[in-house]
Amino acid sequence: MKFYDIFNGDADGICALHQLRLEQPRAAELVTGTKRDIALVGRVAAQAGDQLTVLDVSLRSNVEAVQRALASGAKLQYFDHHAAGDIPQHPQFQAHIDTAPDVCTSLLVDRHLAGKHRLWAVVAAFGDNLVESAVRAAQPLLLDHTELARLHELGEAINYNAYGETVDDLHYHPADLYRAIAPYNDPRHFIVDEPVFEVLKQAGAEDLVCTEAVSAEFATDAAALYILPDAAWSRRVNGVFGNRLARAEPQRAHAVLVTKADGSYTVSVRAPRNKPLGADVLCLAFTGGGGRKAAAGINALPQQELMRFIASFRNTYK
Ligand SMILES: [Mn+2]
Repeated sequence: MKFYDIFNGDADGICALHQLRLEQPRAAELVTGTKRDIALVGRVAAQAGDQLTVLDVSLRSNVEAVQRALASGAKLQYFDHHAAGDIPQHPQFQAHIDTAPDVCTSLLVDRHLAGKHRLWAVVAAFGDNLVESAVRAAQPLLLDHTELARLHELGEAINYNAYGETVDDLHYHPADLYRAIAPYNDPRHFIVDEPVFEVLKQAGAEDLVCTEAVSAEFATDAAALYILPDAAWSRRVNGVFGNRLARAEPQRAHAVLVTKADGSYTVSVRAPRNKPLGADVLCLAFTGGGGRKAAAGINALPQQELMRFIASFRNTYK
């Protein structure tokens, strides 16, 4: 019998697993990748009796692998907040799925653990740019402004690390980042005792400087679209850049496209923060699209689909 911990490589995935393992330590094989590596369950050849914990990757993208694992006699526990599709009904499948726009996977785990490791759920919610949810979750902890701001920065830094075409673009492999975090009950100690936070903060700032040379393809009051060049900094910074745009213009939807070597685009869409809806429907209309109401994406939008995407984006947010 083997344990597998399968998690998105962003702050939400890492902090979701960390909360669970603080509560129930377990030596498991770690299966993770970049933020966009979401078809993770299929990487495991599950056998009878194996236990798979799956965090922060959409069930829609993993349902066939989940069915296969269940058919092999494995047991799965699944936490997620992305559009799910049909949820398998099986006695060995325990699903905690909630697609409300103000929750993230770490907040679902926090709910499951009755707030036991809340600080890490707060970090994750900040990482997923759910600022109001993070602040609300932090309320009973009575943190001061400085502490809250540090947790916000930590969430953003861990989240930033997950962005890349492959793990080679990343500063830390997400499995290594999880292992660095694993000994810490308290993220405030992690920030001080490990170099990770400072390294990521510095690297993120350098990448952001590069975006200053990029202007919007178009920008109205309702929607704006940016295309970043084919470069490692683009692939790393596009999430932070998108979050920054969303915060600066909360009434506006944003699309950030990153050019790939083959001329196609990685697409990230953020719905307006004031009305966080429609991003999932927009992106699901394209091959390789998926995500949540508030934030969604397309893995590889072909060059010849660019105009259709721009038209749908403008039509969704006008
Ligand atoms: Mn998430």
